[in-house]
Amino acid sequence: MRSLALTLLIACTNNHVQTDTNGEDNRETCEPSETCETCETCETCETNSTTETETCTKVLVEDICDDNIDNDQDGMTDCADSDCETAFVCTLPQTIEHATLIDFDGNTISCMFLGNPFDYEVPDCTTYFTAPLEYDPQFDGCDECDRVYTGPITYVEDTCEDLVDGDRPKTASVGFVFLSETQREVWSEELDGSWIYATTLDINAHGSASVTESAELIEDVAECSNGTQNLGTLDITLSFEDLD
Ligand SMILES: [Ca+2]
Ligand SMILES: [Ca+2]
Ligand SMILES: [Ca+2]
Repeated sequence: MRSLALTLLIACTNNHVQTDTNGEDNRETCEPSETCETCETCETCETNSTTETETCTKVLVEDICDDNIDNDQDGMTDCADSDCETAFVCTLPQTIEHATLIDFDGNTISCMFLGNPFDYEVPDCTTYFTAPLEYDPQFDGCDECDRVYTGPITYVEDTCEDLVDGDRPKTASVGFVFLSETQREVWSEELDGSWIYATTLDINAHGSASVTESAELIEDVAECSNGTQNLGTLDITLSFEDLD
């Protein structure tokens, strides 16, 4: 016991912190002049009866994996430290495959045109695009999001030109709040650059999720003179799959 205490005292005097090669078992020792009562980081205490000094020891670990601090002082910080390998914040995906499906099922409406009634079949349409989203650590703009992922859009099908106005975006940006391993919020960017909450995903065991929202499209068709009508049902499905 005496030799152990001496070893720690020597280490304490020369190096305030001892480190081992892999950082798995780092020990922080307090100054010999400090008693175990005053040394707040102590976990164990050795008393040297010869020198009547106390040496405090604490095992350091990388216990906070997103504070930008090398907590166990082994040269590796946060997710770069193997101690954080299984921490939730270090298991977040780098790439998420995303797809949006806009599926419109048109109704047959009655239309009065110049006093004559006729049935009009509102055409169905589909717009479907995919985007491999990469985590973009430089992205600045969504304060509420944990991370924003961006990627190029590929339009697989796009027959909803009349329904979905405007230029088709070429890139997608999606923000996420990682609530837990099974739930995350999705945030989307508005045209004015602000971000709004879109939905909450339930992530399955394979790292994928999809959510569908349906709405009736109620509009007053300019060519018909009989007011607002239910033109059809619009289903929008967002799907996500963690790739790595
Ligand atoms: Ca470590
Ligand atoms: Ca470390
Ligand atoms: Ca840390």
